[in-house]
Amino acid sequence: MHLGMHRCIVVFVVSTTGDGDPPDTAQKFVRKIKNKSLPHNHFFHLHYALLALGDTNYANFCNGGKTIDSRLQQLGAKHFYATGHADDGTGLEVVVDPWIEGLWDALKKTFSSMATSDQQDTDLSDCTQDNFHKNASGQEKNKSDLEVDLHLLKLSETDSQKGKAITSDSIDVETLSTVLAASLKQSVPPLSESALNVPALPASYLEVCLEQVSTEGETVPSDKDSYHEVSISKAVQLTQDDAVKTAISLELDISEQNLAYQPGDAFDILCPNRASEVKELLLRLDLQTQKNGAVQVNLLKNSSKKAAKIPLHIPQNGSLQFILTWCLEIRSAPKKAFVRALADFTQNSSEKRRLLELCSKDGSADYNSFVRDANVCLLDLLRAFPSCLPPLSLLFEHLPKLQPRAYSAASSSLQHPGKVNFVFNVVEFPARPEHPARTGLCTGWLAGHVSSILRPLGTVPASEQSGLILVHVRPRPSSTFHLPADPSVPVVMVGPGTGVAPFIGFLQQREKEREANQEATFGEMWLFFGCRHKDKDFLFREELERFAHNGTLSNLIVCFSRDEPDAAGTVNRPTYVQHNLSLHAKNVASILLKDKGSLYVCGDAKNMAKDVNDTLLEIIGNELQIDKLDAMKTVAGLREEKRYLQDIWS
Ligand SMILES: *[C@@H]1O[C@H](CO)[C@@H](O)[C@H](O)[C@H]1NC(C)=O
Ligand SMILES: *[C@@H]1O[C@H](CO)[C@@H](O)[C@H](O)[C@H]1NC(C)=O
Ligand SMILES: *[C@@H]1O[C@H](CO)[C@@H](O)[C@H](O)[C@H]1NC(C)=O
Ligand SMILES: *[C@@H]1O[C@H](CO)[C@@H](O)[C@H](O)[C@H]1NC(C)=O
Ligand SMILES: *[C@@H]1O[C@H](CO)[C@@H](O)[C@H](O)[C@H]1NC(C)=O
Ligand SMILES: *[C@@H]1O[C@H](CO)[C@@H](O)[C@H](O)[C@H]1NC(C)=O
Ligand SMILES: *[C@@H]1O[C@H](CO)[C@@H](O)[C@H](O)[C@H]1NC(C)=O
Ligand SMILES: *[C@@H]1O[C@H](CO)[C@@H](O)[C@H](O)[C@H]1NC(C)=O
Ligand SMILES: CC(=O)N[C@H]1CO[C@H](CO)[C@@H](O)[C@@H]1O
Repeated sequence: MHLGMHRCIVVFVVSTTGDGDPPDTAQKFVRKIKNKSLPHNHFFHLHYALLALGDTNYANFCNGGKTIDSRLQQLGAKHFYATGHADDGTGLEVVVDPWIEGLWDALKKTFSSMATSDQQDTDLSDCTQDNFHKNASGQEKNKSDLEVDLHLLKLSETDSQKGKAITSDSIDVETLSTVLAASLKQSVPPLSESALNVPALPASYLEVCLEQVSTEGETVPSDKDSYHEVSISKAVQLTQDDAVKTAISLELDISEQNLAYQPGDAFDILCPNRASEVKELLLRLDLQTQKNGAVQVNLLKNSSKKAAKIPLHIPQNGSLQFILTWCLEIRSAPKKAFVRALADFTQNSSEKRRLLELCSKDGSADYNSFVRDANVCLLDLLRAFPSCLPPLSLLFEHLPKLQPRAYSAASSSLQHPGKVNFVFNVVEFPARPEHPARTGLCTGWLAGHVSSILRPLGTVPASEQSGLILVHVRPRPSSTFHLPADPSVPVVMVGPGTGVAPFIGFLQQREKEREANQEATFGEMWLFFGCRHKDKDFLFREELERFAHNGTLSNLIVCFSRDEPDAAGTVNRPTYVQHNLSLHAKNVASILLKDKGSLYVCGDAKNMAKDVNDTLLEIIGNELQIDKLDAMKTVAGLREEKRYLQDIWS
């Protein structure tokens, strides 16, 4: 029995039925609390609020709630908030709305007074066990940061007095849970009540003027000299429409620019920010009428910032719209220093407080979950904090440079002279409380940009495609991720998903070399590929099978992570590339250790490349019968000799 060591907080919402009775779902509960053998302090630990629903057109107004309320009092329970009696005769909302409004503050006060009491007092873990029916309708609420279980008792069902439903749905039950859980806009105790360790306000150092000269029509990226504007000659969707991710391959015509590359090299693609987001930002900052103004940036003479410099990526005299479109990364999650600076341009004190929390040491966990991990951008913050109105100079001081995205070439210029291919998945960020659904900055933009020429796999374009769709690219410095100089050296390639891209280039190159030089000896080529479903996202399937058929590819080893096991229902069948790699441990070890071959890994760094790495250690350890430390040394040796190469991303 709980004798005051624990405290529980409960909110009751109780309707009335029949002749002033509690609703059916509450009958059992009422019977239980009416039991005369209960001690007078049975509910001593209970702090509650109660909203009674009824109708003054009937006798015994709100009696269901009143019955429960008075019995709880007899058993030692305490109100933390005054009981509300709502009348459907005059409109429930007249009482319900203000009652709910006031409930939040009352809950916050109660929770924080509990947080400041001693530890034992706040241990509410067993509140629910024997004193209450957990729920009357399956509503179990999430725990707040305080580890407080709030059990919402919905004791209302139908008001048969009126033959009309008065369910607790007429009360915004969902709001209750969102207030108790922290969100981007809202904190909960203890953070909302604590003193904050806020970082120092970053010194401002830029002065921005907008000259009213029209610079309309400017569309070239800032360091335009290094980029080439090339046309997209082909766009093919490589996945079926029902695949989890959409993979697209683009062919760029680089013949006029004479850009040379080797399979394994990559290109930078510069994508602009979304026009709609730039427009909303301009509107939000009240700058839409000045979007064509020429921007002049100067250093503040009196700034306390040391070694302040005008950011090189902001071109002088560029139009405001151009700079927001092509030069600044407006999608990145604002850093804490930026959030700190934004707080000083926020009028509303509760919004300002929340921004200070988010950048404070104390609010780190909230920053991580509601800003960083939620992929929140400046615009999301400005939406969430309507009274925040930063000057343009602050944006220029804090928004990073819009960076190009790198894509590995998925082609060989031997097979496609004057062309280069790229493959990418359209990145999708689902809707969250912090922001609407959206696609990745570059992949989503590219997908939209080519939509008029995008065609499904295996179809032929109706006519020669026009060169009107342009994109800014530049070759990245040549890497070491190349085929061995000696074609007789065998290679193992591991590239699930779009990680297969550079290997398509390798294989096209090798195919051409084989055709050109039939006498020469060519080393074996093994490819470990993986995807979800054989029929949905097996990228380059036809081309890979062709390579395998005519011997360019010695072994094509594919696994499917989400396909149902076949009728035989093989237990523990391989699902990821590293499993198939293990199955072929002998061959892999022999290629690497005996034949001095090379291992190439391309794709996701966090999971795949790490798992492949671990598998490689195992394979080498087992093969050479050496311990883990020596296996690590051997792998490190392969790395040094550039025989274990990675092209990975996160
Ligand atoms: C009252 O509670 C006691 C002890 O929990 C139980 O034995 C008894 O059956 C209950 N009485 C009624 C009427 O439910
Ligand atoms: C209480 O909730 C559970 C699910 O959490 C549900 O199965 C059960 O039916 C609910 N009890 C009542 C009385 O509604
Ligand atoms: C409770 O909240 C946590 C974090 O906010 C979340 O991961 C979890 O899914 C939630 N649980 C329920 C039952 O809603
Ligand atoms: C710098 O000078 C500007 C006016 O030119 C003034 O508004 C600002 O407060 C000064 N800043 C500091 C840090 O003194
Ligand atoms: C910017 O424009 C102003 C006049 O509008 C001119 O004096 C200045 O040289 C220009 N600066 C650059 C870097 O083009
Ligand atoms: C301040 O902001 C909060 C949260 O956005 C809002 O609920 C409140 O009404 C605002 N206060 C004023 C005075 O605008
Ligand atoms: C492989 O097959 C393709 C088409 O079927 C052909 O163009 C190519 O020459 C063949 N390569 C070799 C090395 O046989
Ligand atoms: C691979 O493993 C080695 C040794 O354990 C480690 O040093 C290296 O960082 C790992 N690389 C990757 C990509 O996981
Ligand atoms: C060659 C080989 O062993 N391939 C296996 C790779 O994994 C799949 C399952 O995803 C098996 O079906 C293959 O036999």
